[in-house]
Amino acid sequence: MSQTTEFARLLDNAARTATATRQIDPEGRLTLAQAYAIQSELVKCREARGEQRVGVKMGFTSRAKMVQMGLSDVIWGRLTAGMQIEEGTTVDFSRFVHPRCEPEIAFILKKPLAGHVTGPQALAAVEAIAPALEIIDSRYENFKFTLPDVIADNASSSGFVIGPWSDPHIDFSNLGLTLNIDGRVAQVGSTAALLGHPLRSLVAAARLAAEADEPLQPGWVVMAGGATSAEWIKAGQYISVDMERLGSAGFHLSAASSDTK
Ligand code: 0L1
Ligand code: MG
Repeated sequence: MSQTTEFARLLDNAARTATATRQIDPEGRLTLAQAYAIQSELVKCREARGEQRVGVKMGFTSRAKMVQMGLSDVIWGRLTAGMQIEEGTTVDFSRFVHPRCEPEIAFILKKPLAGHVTGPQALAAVEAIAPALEIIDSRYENFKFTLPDVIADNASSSGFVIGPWSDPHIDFSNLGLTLNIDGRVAQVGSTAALLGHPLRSLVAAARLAAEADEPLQPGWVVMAGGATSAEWIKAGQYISVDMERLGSAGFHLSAASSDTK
């Protein structure tokens, strides 16, 4: 078995069983290409179990996070149908290792999008935009990882929730938003935190997906990245985002025996 397959299976197993695992590259020796190859194989494991590919997520899209990680570019991960949590529903807490949640804006595409595109070209491919939440749940013990680790681990992505879709031809460059836990405001931010304008995240998604020979497809969702810091979330909580002009999205975490996690 190749090392790529070995690491992909390790991470897939950790995600499936919601069990933290050791880092695969604690010294950060793998190249980004090797890390993305592991991610690709990890997502193929999900597809082999019948999960459909439904889009991409962008990560480290705030300048602050990029600087913190010593990065000059954003990272990305792959979304599958099994990761989507219907708005307003309850998700079993035991499916996560140690989840955190961040507010985002999501795009849904009406046309393919690939390569080096301009902002207006990217916007022309967008069917609609929506407030959204991403659940990030690193499969590594203590949420500790190097850059290749986190890329291989599908950029920590574990779930996503999408609110009501709106016409993308409004100015969504600087929409105020809050991340709320049980109705209390936990984070305040703006869509401008995403590279200055969320459309830049979509432009980056088109470039990175094309480099991987996986052009963005009509019907795909692009999660544009966290607009605030992520918050730890616990069993029994209701987590929501309220976004100026676009509305709200939320989900419940079951208060299961997994309370002790
Ligand atoms: O910004 C992102 O969605 C990347 C998340 C990976 C880092 C983390 O798990 O905090
Ligand atoms: Mg995110």
